[in-house]
Amino acid sequence: MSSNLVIVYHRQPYEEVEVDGKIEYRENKSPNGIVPTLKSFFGRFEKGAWVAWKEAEDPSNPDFERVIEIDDQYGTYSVSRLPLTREQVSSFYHVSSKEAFWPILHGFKERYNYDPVDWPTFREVNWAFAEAAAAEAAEGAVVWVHDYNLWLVPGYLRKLRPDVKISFYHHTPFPSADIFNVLPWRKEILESLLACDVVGFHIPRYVNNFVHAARSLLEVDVLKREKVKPELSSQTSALSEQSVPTRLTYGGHEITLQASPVGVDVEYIERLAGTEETAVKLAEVRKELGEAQLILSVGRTDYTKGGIEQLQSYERLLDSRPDLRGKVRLMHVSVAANRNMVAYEEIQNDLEQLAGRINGRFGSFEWQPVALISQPVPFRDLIAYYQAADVAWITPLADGMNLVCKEYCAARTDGDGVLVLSEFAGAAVELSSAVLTNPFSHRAMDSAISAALVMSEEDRRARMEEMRRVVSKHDIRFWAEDQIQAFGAKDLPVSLVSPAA
Ligand code: GDG
Repeated sequence: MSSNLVIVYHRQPYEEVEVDGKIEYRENKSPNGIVPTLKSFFGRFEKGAWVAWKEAEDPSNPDFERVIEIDDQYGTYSVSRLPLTREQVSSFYHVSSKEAFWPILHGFKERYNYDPVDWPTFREVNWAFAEAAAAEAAEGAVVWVHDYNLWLVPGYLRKLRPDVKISFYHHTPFPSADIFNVLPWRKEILESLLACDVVGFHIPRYVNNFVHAARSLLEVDVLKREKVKPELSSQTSALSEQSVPTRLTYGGHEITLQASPVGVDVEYIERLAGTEETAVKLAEVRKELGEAQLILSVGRTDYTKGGIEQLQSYERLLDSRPDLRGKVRLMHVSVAANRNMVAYEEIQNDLEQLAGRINGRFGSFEWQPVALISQPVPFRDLIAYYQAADVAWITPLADGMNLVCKEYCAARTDGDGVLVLSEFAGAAVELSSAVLTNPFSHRAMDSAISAALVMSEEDRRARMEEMRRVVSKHDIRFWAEDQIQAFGAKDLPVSLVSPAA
């Protein structure tokens, strides 16, 4: 039976585990919060499908199980797996997407690596995704494509299936035309995105940048521009915008643009925060900390996340403030999502070296200033660490949204805790009550963390109350509602299934 909602996402929506020679499908353990959210959408469509890739030694092997049916807490849906060789995966994902697009999307022109990109393979893989989506979609279905590694899917799909509604959601920032146009494939990418019915981004800045890039190369007209809603136009953020285009036309086709920030599952996080298990873990962490204040930093190992700049700031703090030695601890969780890539290996080595130096310079047998954690922390434990952290220190150099800072606020059911947040995280336009800082400035970084450590309880609580209000309002259900409305499927009930606590 064909599907009314087809989600096209590069990764499979589960992990395959072999138990006694049989394959079992389990929830993903890797640090990525979006997959369960996307699966939740299946609950409200008559029939859903997911298209992803799966590595195959020989893609033409007839035994390769191309489509499987999954029945889990999110409902019944099919998963269409594209058999890709290791070389194809490496070329399309690790090279083109991560070495060429990722740095450009985040504004790191100097890290852009054009030479190894194999554009024909990128096209071929995107074409295969489009074909698989076309095969799964019912007449007039919604096909929802995610992220930059599938940039060419909308254009191909429009040719294959003019009847379907195509929505594309961008999880990363979208850079200004000056940076985006570094990509030699810029026109082809933009034309593909303009074949969509809806293109969604986290915040108005990325929408404006996208329109600017499109208008730099193509005859695109803005049909409608709107004032940005007050909750997305924090005056103090480097990413603020006052107005945003919401409707475009290109070649006779109309496109809706969305600034729709992804939120977290507040209900689920609060439920986890309230369990006995979390209370036990929290008590253990507090006991271990004693009188010391805990600073917590969580993110993937990636140069965009600003881990090095943060550790350098911590080193300066301990250097200039001997009174803090023995009184603070930094838990720096930095988990690699893309192993075996030179850029990420380098950053991991740099983090290890810097953390080692800080511990060597200032630490003692009784006190280690920094704990660098490279293994994923189970999400339940992470909630207890969020609750124990006096300060969450989240200072990416560039970040589409950043869900960690929202999870921190959601977990603080006690109403306490300080969030120090980079003004270059998309979340900064919503969370103006955080201590906003500029990770490119030593002075700004150092004064923000110093201020956070001595903030009065009254100030902490007032800021946290406001942040919790925003995070609860713009939660994952709010985003889901926005997406559903943009699909033009307003009458569908919005009832998200949260994982069991
Ligand atoms: C992309 C965009 C955008 C991290 N370490 C552990 C762990 N995590 C989880 C966090 C959070 C997720 O990973 C990270 O989400 P972010 O939003 O911070 O970052 P990206 O992975 O870069 O995601 C980003 C996002 O897409 C959504 O659109 O916000 O800007 O780059 O959920 O909790 N989870 C566990 N252990 C860890 O050690 N369990």
